[in-house]
Amino acid sequence: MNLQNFINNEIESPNSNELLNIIESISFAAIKISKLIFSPERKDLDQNIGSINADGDKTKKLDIETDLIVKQHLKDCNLKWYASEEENAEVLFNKQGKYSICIDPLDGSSNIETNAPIGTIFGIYAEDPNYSKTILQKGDKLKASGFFVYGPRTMFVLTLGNGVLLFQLNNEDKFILLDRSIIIPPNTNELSINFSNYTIWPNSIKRYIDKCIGVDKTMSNKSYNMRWIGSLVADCLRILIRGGIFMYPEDARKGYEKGRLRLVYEANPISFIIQQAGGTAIDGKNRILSLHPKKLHERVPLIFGSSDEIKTFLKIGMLNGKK
Ligand code: FBP
Repeated sequence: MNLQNFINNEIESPNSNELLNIIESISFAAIKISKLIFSPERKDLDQNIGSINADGDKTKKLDIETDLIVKQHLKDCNLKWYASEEENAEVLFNKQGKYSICIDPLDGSSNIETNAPIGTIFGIYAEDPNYSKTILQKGDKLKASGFFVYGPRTMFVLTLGNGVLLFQLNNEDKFILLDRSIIIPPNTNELSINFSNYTIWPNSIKRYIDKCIGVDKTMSNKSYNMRWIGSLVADCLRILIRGGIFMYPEDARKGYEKGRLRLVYEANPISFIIQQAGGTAIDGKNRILSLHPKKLHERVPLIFGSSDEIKTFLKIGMLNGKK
């Protein structure tokens, strides 16, 4: 079964045709992005273009091109706001639009030249007259979210709030359904964190990691393994498939007081998927999806994965209520 058949035959209301059309259009954009990345003629895609995006990150050619491709494919959809990592502010598509989208057109751009997996992340909200900026709502209000991974295979993970689906792109440009109900194993011994930041983490993170790696031997005799790709989409896909815990906490660096990842177009869509797959996503304390974003590019500490492991983290990390 491919994505189009699935959308036409298997998705029931309350998902409107307009919403499904948006998802289909993003999938066409992802096919185009995937071809662009796979094209050997485009050796220039990892070049810095000399500008810094709204988040303060160096912008690469591929960042800009993916944003243009996505915008082009979405422009005729029933969308009011287009909110992208690559834009300074939300872009108004259509005043009467019924939905709004937040998107990171190219996640993991520091990995382009190494041929490690990179991706596209998105979340869709229904327009709500109570909000002047629809995308500044809690993630709990998301109608759909998903991400594409451009790796050895091009994969698409999607939720419409009723479980998590996994598709793979075939040679005929069709996304084929591989799994209609991904569930994250609740237990894990795999952790994913950028260890080079050890000395600047808060104590709660150090306490937990020290126990995982046996510096502090008071935890169970479970032995952990580390996997860190440094592309959120790839680390998240691995956790969806075989469990694990991902952590990008705040740290002592300037600008990292609230971590590195962005709440609106990275943490919220990913957390919706994780929750739909039976996992947990928190900022160290609170559920990510319960947070009220104040601005488009705000950052948030992000910890997600196997639900039992997050409970263990909370028990150890929040010892005596201390962070
Ligand atoms: P971009 O949105 O700028 O690509 O950054 C996000 C990201 O690449 C994530 O995919 C990844 O989890 C994280 O940054 C890695 O950060 P670091 O290089 O600090 O470990």
